[in-house]
Amino acid sequence: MNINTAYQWAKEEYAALGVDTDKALFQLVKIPISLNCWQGDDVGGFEHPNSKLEGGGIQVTGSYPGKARNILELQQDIEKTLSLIPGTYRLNLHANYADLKGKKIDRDALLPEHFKTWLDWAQSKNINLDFNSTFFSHPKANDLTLCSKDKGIRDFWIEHAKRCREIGAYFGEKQKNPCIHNIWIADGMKDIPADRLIYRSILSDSLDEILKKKISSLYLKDSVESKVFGIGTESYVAGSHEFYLGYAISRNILLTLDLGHYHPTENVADKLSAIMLTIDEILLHISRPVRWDSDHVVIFNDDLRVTGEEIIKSKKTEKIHIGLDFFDGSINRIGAWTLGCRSTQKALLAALLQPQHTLTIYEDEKNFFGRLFLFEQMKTFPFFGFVWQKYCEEAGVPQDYEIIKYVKEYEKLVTNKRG
Ligand code: RNT
Ligand code: ZN
Repeated sequence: MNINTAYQWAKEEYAALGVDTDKALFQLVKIPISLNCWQGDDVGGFEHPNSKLEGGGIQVTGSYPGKARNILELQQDIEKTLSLIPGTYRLNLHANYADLKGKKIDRDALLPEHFKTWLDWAQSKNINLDFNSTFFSHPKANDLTLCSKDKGIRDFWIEHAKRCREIGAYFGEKQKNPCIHNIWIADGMKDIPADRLIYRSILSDSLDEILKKKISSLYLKDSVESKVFGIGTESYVAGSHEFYLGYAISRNILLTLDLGHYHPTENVADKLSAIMLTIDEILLHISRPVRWDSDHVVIFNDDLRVTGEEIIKSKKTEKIHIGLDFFDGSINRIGAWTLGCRSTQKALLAALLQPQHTLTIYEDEKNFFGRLFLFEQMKTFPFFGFVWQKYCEEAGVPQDYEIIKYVKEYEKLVTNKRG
């Protein structure tokens, strides 16, 4: 069936449920998703010729051929991905993706000029940038970083983060749109610490020092990301949820919620409405934990759907920033990016198409069966796909059924030729 005919039909069927599909599409295109640069090269970065993810309590598995080996290749892969996804995108960079031009420049000496290549490229593509300090894959990150009792180590990382804030502010000023700067550290202990408080109080002081310089929120917004545990930090993580929740509220900064950073039975989507009453802005790291913080590529599953619903229902889409955080080295990386981005968009679209008005009426009438049934009914509502197709068509990007072909074609022509 012709996409426009199908869409007209879908529009009528949704209208019967009190849902305006045109409005949903109009809203969806305005919600930016920040693409994680690190999906393209398994979090390796380009500081050294063969940089790879090391330590930091996170891990990438798989060695699918053709990963980006330098900035140009990564940009090429991002451009390809962008041609396969509808919607509005940002790019989330990590400090270890600096363009050092072969020079040895340590993390405590990074400058905005080391990211000019990225900014110029991003501006030419009309993409706004976000940023992350990088506290892993470094000889000084084998143990604690911002929590270290060793002043030399601590100061090194404080200086790194200060410089990253300057780089983020430089992006924000040039792109005339605030850059979100995220801080995540792996600091913790494999086994029971003698003292839990000491490291948290050092962390608090280190962060205060990093954030001492006031930078306009027109340019930069700082965010802190917690984690329940990491590899090698099973017994204690200094930057826990409670630590950062309190810290972010008291310092009036953003809080990052990563979908993989909580106990598997915790519902991250449910945390949003609880947190947004005391924290003005939130950064989400959209990820898919499979039994642990495995950073699998996100799919259109219940976790993602509910997260989308909570973002939309909050009516604060400008305050809840969406960043992707997955990296799977075992499958085609451009395909993985495309899949994760498209699924995230689908979750937002499904949320925008939810018959919220009727759900609320059922709830107020205490018709809880009706509420549950309607949720269930929408899962197989056959018209969702037509609206999604219309969205892709309007964005001028391929339909779902064409994606595999395009990804495979790029693999053959480009990534398979990489050494
Ligand atoms: C790690 C955190 C963090 C990283 C990125 C690369 O567990 O989720 O956000 O994934 O900074
Ligand atoms: Zn994360």
